[in-house]
Amino acid sequence: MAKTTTQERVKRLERHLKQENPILAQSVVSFQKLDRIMRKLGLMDADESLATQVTWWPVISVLGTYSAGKSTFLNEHIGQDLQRTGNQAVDDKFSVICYGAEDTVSVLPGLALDSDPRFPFYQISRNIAKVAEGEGRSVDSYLQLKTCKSDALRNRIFIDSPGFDADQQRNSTLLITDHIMDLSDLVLVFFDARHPEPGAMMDTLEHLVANTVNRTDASKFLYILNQIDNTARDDKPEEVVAAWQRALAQHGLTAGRFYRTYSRKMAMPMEDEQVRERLERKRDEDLADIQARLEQVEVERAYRVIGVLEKTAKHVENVLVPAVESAIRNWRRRTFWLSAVVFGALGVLFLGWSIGAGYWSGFRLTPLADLDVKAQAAIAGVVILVLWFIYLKLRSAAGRMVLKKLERGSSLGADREMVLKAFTYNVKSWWHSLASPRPRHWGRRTKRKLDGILADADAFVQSLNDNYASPSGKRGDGR
Ligand SMILES: Nc1nc2c(ncn2[C@@H]2O[C@H](COP(=O)(O)OP(=O)(O)O)[C@@H](O)[C@H]2O)c(=O)[nH]1
Ligand SMILES: [Mg+2]
Repeated sequence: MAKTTTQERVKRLERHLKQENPILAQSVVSFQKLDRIMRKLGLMDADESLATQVTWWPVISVLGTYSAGKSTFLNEHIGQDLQRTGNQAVDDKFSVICYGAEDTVSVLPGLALDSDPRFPFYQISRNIAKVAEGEGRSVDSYLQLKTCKSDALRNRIFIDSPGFDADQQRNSTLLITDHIMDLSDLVLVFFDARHPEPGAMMDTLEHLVANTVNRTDASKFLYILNQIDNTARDDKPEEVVAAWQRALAQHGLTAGRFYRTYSRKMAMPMEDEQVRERLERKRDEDLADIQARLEQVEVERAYRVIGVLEKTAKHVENVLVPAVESAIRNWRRRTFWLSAVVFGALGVLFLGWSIGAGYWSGFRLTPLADLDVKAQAAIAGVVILVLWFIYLKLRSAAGRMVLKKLERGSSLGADREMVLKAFTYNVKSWWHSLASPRPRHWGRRTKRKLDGILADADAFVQSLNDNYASPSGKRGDGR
């Protein structure tokens, strides 16, 4: 039953993507090929699918300092007062905001993200659950899901975050922030122009700027100095912005991607007409740029999804299979020693007993020698069966020992679950010989299939490039 649910989900996904992004719809087929390989290797259960673990929807997250105006920005973008705003820390949860067909806004606990069949959020909530567990809290205290009927939310997901202050942050919030950075296609990092001393928040800048400017996906980060309407009261409004620009440059942000905005609705009255005009013009220019990036996000998502396909295929070959193989080697060694000890002891016991009872005459076992050939063969057969049965028992006992060790060890990290699963699957295949440490179903054919998936991924990237990044293309802007 579970299997059909997953299959139905994948089918539905494919149907949806056919209209939204045909190249991605094709990639679902490659994801399913990879599913089959991973299931054959025992890395995944029959009711699992990589396709349901990928976030197919474009994800835009809003991070930044307390009361910088993150929620206000989102509310205005969505066109509804969805998120609470205010100068106190009003919301200490991460909110995942997505489209809902009902007219009323609904708020669901974080766990709903796991079970909502429309969205593959497994990854986000699982990662956050891991962090939460370490802090003795539940996912629900970190995460909520809000659905709302707004066209700005169609086919995309927003994540609003509580204020970020590296000095006072719980570990969990730092970790979740990092996870969100990883899984997002666009990250808006908000700063607050009311606090004209960026020097006072070194750690925060370090985390939000210095750690992000050198990432390979650095281009998805936009740094936004918000509430610049407040600078209008200053003698030199430009100085505040310049001070921020210098501070960010100190942390490595040199060219581009620095924007100045404020909320028109929330803005303070600005008396100086000239200043107002100047700020407004900057704001409108920069908001238009941000808007353009928001529209571009579907394309960036497409590259990310193909990236997951490629990374996972490589991960299977370079990390997961070798990890299973090393567990099998360990298991094989233990099986050998355990058998040597047990069969050695049995042999000694048998000899001692039979010699003591006087059953030997030279190399002949006298009670057997008197039987006819058929009976001798039958006894030999039974003995071999019994010995083989004992061997299988020892072999699986050795397997369980290795399994226990793997469960306790910490070296596998995020791969542990899959490696354990695949190793257990090998241990259970009692008919599969231990002569070679090669995991079941791993061989040249499987490797060739993985190569095929990597080739698919290359081809998808090629078609994405042709569609979006070609200089003559309608949408491509080279980013
Ligand atoms: N003057 C001014 N106030 C703003 C602006 N954006 C937000 N605010 C106010 O700043 C406070 C904090 O905003 P909020 O969106 O809750 O910040 P968050 O903590 O980053 O989500 C609220 O009282 C908003 O009304 C802006 O551009 N200009
Ligand atoms: Mg907020």
